[in-house]
Amino acid sequence: MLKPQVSSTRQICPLDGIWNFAVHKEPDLEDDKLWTQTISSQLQVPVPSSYNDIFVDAKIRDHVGWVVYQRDAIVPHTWSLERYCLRFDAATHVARVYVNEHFVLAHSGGYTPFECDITDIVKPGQRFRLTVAVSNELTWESIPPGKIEVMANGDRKQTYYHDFFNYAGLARSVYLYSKPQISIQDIFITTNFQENTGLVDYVIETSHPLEGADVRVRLIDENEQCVYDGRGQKSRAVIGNVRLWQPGGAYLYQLRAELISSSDPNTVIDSYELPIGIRTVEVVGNRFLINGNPFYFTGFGKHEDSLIRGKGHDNATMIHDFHLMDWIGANSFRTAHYPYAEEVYEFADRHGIVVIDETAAVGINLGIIAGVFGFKAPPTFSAESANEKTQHTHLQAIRELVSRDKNHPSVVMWCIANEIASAEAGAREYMEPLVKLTRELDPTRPVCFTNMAFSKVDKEVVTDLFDVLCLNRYYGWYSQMGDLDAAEQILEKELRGWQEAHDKPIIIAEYGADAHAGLHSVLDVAWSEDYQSRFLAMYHRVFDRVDNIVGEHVWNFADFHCTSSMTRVDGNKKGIFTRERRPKAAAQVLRRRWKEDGIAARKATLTNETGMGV
Ligand code: BDP
Repeated sequence: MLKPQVSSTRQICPLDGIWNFAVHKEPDLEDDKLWTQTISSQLQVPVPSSYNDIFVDAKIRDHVGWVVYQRDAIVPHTWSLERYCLRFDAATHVARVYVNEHFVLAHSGGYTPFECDITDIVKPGQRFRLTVAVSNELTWESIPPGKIEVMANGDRKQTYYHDFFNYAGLARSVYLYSKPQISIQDIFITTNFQENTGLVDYVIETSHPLEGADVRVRLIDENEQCVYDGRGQKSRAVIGNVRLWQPGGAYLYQLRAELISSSDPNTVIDSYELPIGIRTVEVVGNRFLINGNPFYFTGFGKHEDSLIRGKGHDNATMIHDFHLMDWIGANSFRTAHYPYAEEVYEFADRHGIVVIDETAAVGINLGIIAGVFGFKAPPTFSAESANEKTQHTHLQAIRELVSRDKNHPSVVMWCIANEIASAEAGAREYMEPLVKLTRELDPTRPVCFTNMAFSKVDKEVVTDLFDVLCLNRYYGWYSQMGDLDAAEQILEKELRGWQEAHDKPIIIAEYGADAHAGLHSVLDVAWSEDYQSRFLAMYHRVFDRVDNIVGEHVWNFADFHCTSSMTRVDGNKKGIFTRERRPKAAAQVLRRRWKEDGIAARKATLTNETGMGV
């Protein structure tokens, strides 16, 4: 799915700004039919932003069910020959869209875009009332899953199985955009290179079969030079003296696709420009290769999370986060635990940051919470929990993720689930079709999931389906608390076990300890900044002794908000930066290792010299 853009044939009217807002008291939207009325401006919210922390009202913050957004919009009268669409970059989690009295579209899945063509409903020059109802409900039919109970007083209570606050609403941009009657619908590219020749295979999908029109594709380099000029919907561009997209050294070509009239090539019917990077990704033996070279991941599992706006996308926070990652020497991150705003991938593309792109499948594991509190877990895969409907939603989430992000050079791997119950009965039946679909949709990128702290190498039933082992580990925090010596031994033993059992690269996709900024101790005191630092240093010693480790992603980049619980003090404090993005002491530990010692480069050179795994 292409992101809207302004080109010589396309225009955008942004619909971000302040919208009127109402909380829908009844669970069923049909009860009040709020889209048939003008909603009062008594409550207003910014778009993009999660709505939860905007108001000082627990009833809104913790509301379970629908809220309604409304504003007026107008179709420019100059769009009389165009088609025009409403585009939502995301609505968390379910949306129903109404134009005046008309229902136009429903979408489920809180972190991927959707759009609807309204050309036949609203005339050019006409003002219309746009209403978007958004529900935050999580059930076993949604990704992530959850459960809703009706309490004795009639209130509905939402529980879920993941460790971040269920921020909701219109947290990303909304647009009205135009495109020509016959248009470029999608672009698929795969890239490769042989010595210094770049190869770009492309397919340009159009809204209609082309009659009297042709497709022209040009590739423009960073010096504005055209390095390829070809015709046809499907072809291969061959580029001499190619400049590769490299981690830490991005190079982008602009793929300029045009629909042109067959009789007059100067008549451009539609034009769309896509920045592309030429690079390869592959897993060979126990190594993860980018452009044929071993790559060692340093960085974080992140969250989209900030004060007041919750998961609301904001370019200032995004760019600041990227600069902090650069300062600390992170070359990569995982979009834990859902697809992020598209601007994030565009920035990563532009600046050579490597991304592991994750679906919102987090919390499909009833064993974790039961394990932490010591009671017997109900089965995760059953008719009452993760079932066929969950799987159906999960498959759709993968389709939407790949459809949106397939062309980003920064995305090097799909992570299709976080800490799913990968040792339970039913896990294989549930996971196998997901992996198959991901590989069908994109045969060029490796596929992984992260397994949780209690996973045992001999108990897991899905490991062989995946290319890379991604492990989330917390020895020294959720177990062996305060005893880093014991934690070190267990960690090393376990990692060696994985290495012996599977000839695959291992990424430690999460390791971390909570630290309350400002708390210090010379002893191994939990929640102190010093313990967090020593905890990380211990993990690093082990990583350097286990050959198959090809990456380390600390949990988490920054402190983030969660539901209240006895293990969380005003949120999850495993951040290396506070929620306000101030560094804790552990930031220096990471900066020394990643930036000053240049561990990623060192590991890659070591591998090249010994030829290990390559
Ligand atoms: C892991 C989860 C992550 C949590 C983290 C933690 O993947 O979402 O926030 O644990 O407990 O199990 O901090």
